[in-house]
Amino acid sequence: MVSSLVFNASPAAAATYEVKMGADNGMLSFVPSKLEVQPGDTVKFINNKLAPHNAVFEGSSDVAQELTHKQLMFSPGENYTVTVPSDASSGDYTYYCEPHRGAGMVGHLIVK
Ligand SMILES: [Cu+2]
Repeated sequence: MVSSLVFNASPAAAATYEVKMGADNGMLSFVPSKLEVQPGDTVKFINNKLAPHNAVFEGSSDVAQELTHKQLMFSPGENYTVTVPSDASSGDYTYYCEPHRGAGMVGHLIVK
């Protein structure tokens, strides 16, 4: 009985977000470049313009490694999904596209 009561008090459902890689207007950027998420949420990275792209998170933490997708995507519409680890501590997780880092293709996942 007690456990079912606890279960009913479950947290809000996890959300899914989308990040475009390469802006519609031809800018080398992630759109949105800043995204607020919570642990358990999923983020779908979608190849859009000016491929190839990938997303590498800075730092050597387990969370950064779990979120990183080093494999380059070449085809428009190609995509992958990552889940923000449930044990991710809050903070600004910065990531970049390896081929376009020098051009400023940098994004931020803000874990709340
Ligand atoms: Cu890129």
